[in-house]
Amino acid sequence: MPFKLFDVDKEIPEREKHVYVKHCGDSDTEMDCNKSTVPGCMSERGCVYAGSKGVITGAIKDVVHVVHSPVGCTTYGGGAKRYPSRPNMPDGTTFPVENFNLKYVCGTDLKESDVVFGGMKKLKQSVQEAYKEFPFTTAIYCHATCTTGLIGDDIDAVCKELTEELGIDVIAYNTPGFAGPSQSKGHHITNDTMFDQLVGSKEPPKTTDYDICLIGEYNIDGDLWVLEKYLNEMGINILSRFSGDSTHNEICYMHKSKLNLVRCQRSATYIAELIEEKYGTPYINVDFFSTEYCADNLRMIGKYFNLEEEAEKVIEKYHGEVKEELEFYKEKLSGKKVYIFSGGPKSWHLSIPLEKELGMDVTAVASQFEHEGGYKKMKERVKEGATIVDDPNSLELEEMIKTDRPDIILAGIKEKYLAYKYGVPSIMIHSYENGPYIGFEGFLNLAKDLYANIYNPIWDLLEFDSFPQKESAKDGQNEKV
Ligand code: CFM
Repeated sequence: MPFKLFDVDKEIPEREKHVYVKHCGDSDTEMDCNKSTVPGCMSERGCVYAGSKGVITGAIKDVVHVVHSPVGCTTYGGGAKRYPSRPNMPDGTTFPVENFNLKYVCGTDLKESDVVFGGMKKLKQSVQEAYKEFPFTTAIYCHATCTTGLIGDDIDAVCKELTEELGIDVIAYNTPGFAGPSQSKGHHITNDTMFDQLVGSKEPPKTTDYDICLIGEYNIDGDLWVLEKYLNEMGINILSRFSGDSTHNEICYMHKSKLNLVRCQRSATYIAELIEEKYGTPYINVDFFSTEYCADNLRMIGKYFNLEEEAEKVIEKYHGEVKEELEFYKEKLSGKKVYIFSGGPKSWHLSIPLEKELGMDVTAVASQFEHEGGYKKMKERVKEGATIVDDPNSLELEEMIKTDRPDIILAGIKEKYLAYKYGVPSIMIHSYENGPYIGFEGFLNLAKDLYANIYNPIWDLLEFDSFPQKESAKDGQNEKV
């Protein structure tokens, strides 16, 4: 039986097709995914606006955001994510901001009367004010949210008018939270908006024969800078970043690169495909999680540009720096049971590396919003008997912890403290603990965080068997939650 129903889902049979247990020979069985969350389930997903502002546009360093919403969405959009940037701009200037972990986010602070009478006037005023306050901004991005989507404010019209009035790009992102089942739809809308309105509209300050765009790399805890270092040492120039540590203009001249590398293949393949279709720039999917994938992919890029020797030098240098230490962590982490609960791609990127390079035992992977292709990869990459969960909820995770008892869970802030309550360590795979986690040194950082958390003496002070949750589960009380 490839599908299973958790005990907690006995009254929600629709969940069955979202929980798959790997079984030989049925890897083609289709899971239910990328669909609206089953009513009654406390989903861990983000909304469409989160996928747009939280993931893609929010990483760009020289723009001011105006969130068209009641103040809650604006607060959520402000500096909630760890994608740092540097003040350096591609034309040699410096962007004036004090803290590059934070970006400029304003909001329209919609009130009841705006909902009744419409909020377009307020949006216009807010953008004008934001520009007055931050005249150095390269562009202003306006975000629609559930409320503005529902009342039907035409933010495109307002942005068009303001682009002419202010003389800078004022871009509308039509991302009401309810426009799709998860943040994934927000990625898609944003890819399309950027392609339609920005790509091809400006020219880069200079070009080389080795220009690439790094697409779907958001510089989580410095990931992008690790790749930038490797690629620069090979002689490759990152012309545009989509969108970690990026500038608005870099997006506008993405059409000028020679090759596009797609790192996050869930959130950003759309724009790579559109660029290939219109401008003929090829793209390749890349994976730099772990030493093996990193080396393989640097070799592949080296081959494309005839920089094979340079690639080997980089691999030798940086792999050499971590090899020995990784052996120590492999010994310590061997046989430890691990879950990977990510948005999607990290659940298939990391399953083989954790097993092969660190000797761990991946018994479950989960994704908030993967589509069919991602689940196919997950199924191929986990071992027999591993559980794959789509759009998991906390009760399901509790049940998994109680029955399977993992040694550590790679997850987000929503799962972390739940895991702690069961005496299980959990590290942040979304925004990382002590990243970067990409590349050779990144994989070592991940191994160190896994080790430090599993071997933290605090867990020895806790007796899992005496946990009240476990007791109540035994006598059935927990089932009624
Ligand atoms: Fe791509 Fe991402 Fe991911 Fe993602 Fe995300 Fe993320 Fe993620 Mo959190 S863009 S799909 S929407 S790799 S924020 S940096 S970690 S869920 S697996």
